[in-house]
Amino acid sequence: MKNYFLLFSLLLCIACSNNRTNGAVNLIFDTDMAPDYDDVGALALLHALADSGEVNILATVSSNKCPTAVPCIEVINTYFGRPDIPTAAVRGEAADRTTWHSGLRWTEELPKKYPHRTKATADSEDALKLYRRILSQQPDKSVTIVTVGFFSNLQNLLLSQADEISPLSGKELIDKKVKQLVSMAGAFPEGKEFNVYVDAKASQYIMKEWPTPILFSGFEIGSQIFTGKRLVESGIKNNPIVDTYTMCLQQDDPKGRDSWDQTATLVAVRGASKYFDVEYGTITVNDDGSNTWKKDPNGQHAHLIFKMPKEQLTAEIEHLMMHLPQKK
Ligand SMILES: [Ca+2]
Repeated sequence: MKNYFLLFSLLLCIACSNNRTNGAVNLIFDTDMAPDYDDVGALALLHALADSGEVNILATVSSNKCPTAVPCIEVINTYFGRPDIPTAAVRGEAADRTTWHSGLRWTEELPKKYPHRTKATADSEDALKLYRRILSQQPDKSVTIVTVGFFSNLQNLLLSQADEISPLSGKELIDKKVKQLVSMAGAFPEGKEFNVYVDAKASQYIMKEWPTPILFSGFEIGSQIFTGKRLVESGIKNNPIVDTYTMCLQQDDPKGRDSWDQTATLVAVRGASKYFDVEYGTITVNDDGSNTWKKDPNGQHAHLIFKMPKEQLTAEIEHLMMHLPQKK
């Protein structure tokens, strides 16, 4: 009975949490920064929420070996006045995916034009070390992790053993320090989604073994929220977010780009309840990276269901993506 109560409390946390009553959310942003450019919009939105005091960005890490992934992350962090946010990237067997957008490639243009400290992704720290160090320094049950890329870093973390950084295993560290995982991944009730199938083994492992609740923003959420037109039409110069959307949008997505990663990042900071309903259950990932979903009120997983009118949600997200750096 006690266990049920505990589980119920945890699930209630996912649905209702708006951590602002306890101060800013301590958050790690884990991205594949390159194949698609909604990651750029999501990181801009995250900095807007940092400027309003809602989130403390502990680290920004790449699950992608693409040489410009970390430089692009740093371009955005630096643009928003936070050049010192730690960055790191995946090691071992992992994806190396560049952008699929043709023409001027934002992944190459941003590091050419804007300041950043790391020359290439491979020069950055091992994300596993950074995860273990950051988690070991944080208060218990305080950290939200948002993944808007592949699960490779999280698998490495979960499989890790005690080391010079912490006497705890990865699983023990996560159990002790992580409050929840929020993820743009999967399709509900079923489908085959990029962030899951690119590293299907890692996705399978995380969805079976991850010890905290996981909240998913599925493919079907972001694919109905189109943003970016306002940025392109704004005429704002020397802004890496506007530059990216200008390079990609007119050519590929004139009505706006899907906002997969922004929806996950928004609810990771503000909680789901203002914007979405959630449905509890269990996700299962198949060997080919497709997924199924089984509803279960006691499930450890939950996925978003639209509640706020889509036009209103689109406007809120786009407003945050338009945020400009605060003068310091
Ligand atoms: Ca992404």
